[in-house]
Amino acid sequence: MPVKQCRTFPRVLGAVLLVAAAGISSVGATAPAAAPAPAAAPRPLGQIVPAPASVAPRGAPYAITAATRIRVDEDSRESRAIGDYLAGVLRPSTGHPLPVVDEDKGRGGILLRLSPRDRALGEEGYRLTSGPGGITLTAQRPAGLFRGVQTLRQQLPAAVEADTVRPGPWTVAGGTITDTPRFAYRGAMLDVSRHFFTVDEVKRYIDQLALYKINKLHLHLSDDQGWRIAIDSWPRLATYGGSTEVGGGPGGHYTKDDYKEIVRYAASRYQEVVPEIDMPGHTNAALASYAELNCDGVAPPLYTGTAVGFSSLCVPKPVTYDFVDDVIRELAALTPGKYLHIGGDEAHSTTHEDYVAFMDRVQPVVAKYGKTVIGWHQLTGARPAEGALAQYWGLDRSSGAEKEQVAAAARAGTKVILSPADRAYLDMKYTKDTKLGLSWAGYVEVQRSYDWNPATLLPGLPESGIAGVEAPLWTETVSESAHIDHMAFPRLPGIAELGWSPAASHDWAAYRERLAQQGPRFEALGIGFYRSPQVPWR
Ligand code: TNX
Repeated sequence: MPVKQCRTFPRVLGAVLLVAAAGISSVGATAPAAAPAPAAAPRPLGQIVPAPASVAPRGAPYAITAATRIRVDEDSRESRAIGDYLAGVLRPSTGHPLPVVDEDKGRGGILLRLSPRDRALGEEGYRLTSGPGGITLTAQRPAGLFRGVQTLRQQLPAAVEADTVRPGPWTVAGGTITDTPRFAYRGAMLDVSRHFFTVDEVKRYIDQLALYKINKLHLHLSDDQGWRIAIDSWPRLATYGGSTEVGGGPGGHYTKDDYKEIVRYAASRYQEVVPEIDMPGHTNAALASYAELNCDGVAPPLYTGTAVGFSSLCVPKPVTYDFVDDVIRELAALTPGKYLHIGGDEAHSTTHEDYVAFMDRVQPVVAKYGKTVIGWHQLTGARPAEGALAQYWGLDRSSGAEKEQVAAAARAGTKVILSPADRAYLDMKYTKDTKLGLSWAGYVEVQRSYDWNPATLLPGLPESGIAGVEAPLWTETVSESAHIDHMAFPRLPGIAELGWSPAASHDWAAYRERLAQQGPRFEALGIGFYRSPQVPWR
């Protein structure tokens, strides 16, 4: 598939970039909307985030009207559910009934079509064709239909996101978008340990991530300040270890039913939940809950500050591995996804020897329960298990030796998820005036977070060694949805674009225009985003 992308991409969007670079202002389907278009003109095809791989504008638009039907293959439960989801997005603002019907019932309208033979579209790719007679979304797999629905949403005016009836018109520019992702792993992490977030708050974030084609939701479920998932064999982890958070608030935890509901909801948005239990450091909440987990047998008090690196599981004690086995077994049983993240960062209170010994014992437990290990990149200083992924969170200024350790591990088969803290960390302040957030990795304005290439971030780490990208949101200073909105938007869409769009489409000048067009959509969705002066919001 990448071959096809490379062939089609420069021909279509490449021309746009050349036009833009030459300073020629133009109208028409491929111009990067330099001047506001008349209200009735549809958004030019492909002017969305993330940028599609291939865009071929052609002909007249399609208009959604009171007569439009959403046609699906009724034999496919998933197609039907995606049709219902699309109708749920479109009905409140258009005011149209938009019945979801079997594809045999009538012609035209919006057709969601699964085509298992369209192998080139892969797991998540889709083709969207729009013209006066209707819209056809084709995908090999349901995930591709769902990603294509997000494209369709963004091709419509921002007001389509409103929850009350708006005037329209609801037109989609004519032509064809053919689109597949650059990387298979496109994640967002939410730290629910430093501050606890309710199931509804997590669902809200899942919905926001869906719009940008994110496919992994990494939940940081345990840390010094709180243990957030019920484990039946060690009940005090949640009931006591989860009873506070940074600043001393009440904290909280997910029951197993809560957690299953998050997993189910994420799956309905084609996101795989990656649960993380951070070990052997970042474990004060567990150590406080069970005295026997401590080398000296004494439980420390609960912790509500923001220091890191002071806690460690007791590596030599046998009970540590009973604990780890129970936790991983119960968590794996709640996890339909492939991965289980075991943390491994900032184990400053664990000797190197103990760290390596611990990882040698724990990684096989993850495999025993059928899951694949992910660890923060410090895992590459131990012996990553076969197939493990390492999540890189270093900085430009990190030592060459640290970068080379990660690159060397990748060359030996440990693929890397890129989350460079000075680019992808959503908890970094945008500027010195940002009220929320931290700044240990520097200030990360919108351009800085977008303007890098995964394939050249680490010397000696080729694109083939990269699983994808992830934007982590640590929550020492973030405690409610409005805070998530402000820190994630508008940086999250940029990381999502780095994960999805072909390298050849990367261009800050063009991206900031497309991002600006997301402003009214954020507003319609009630997302309280940061109005970066680097972006020409209208
Ligand atoms: C470093 S990044 C951490 C976290 C903090 C974060 C704050 C990483 C793997 N560890 O424990 O929350 O910085 O930005």
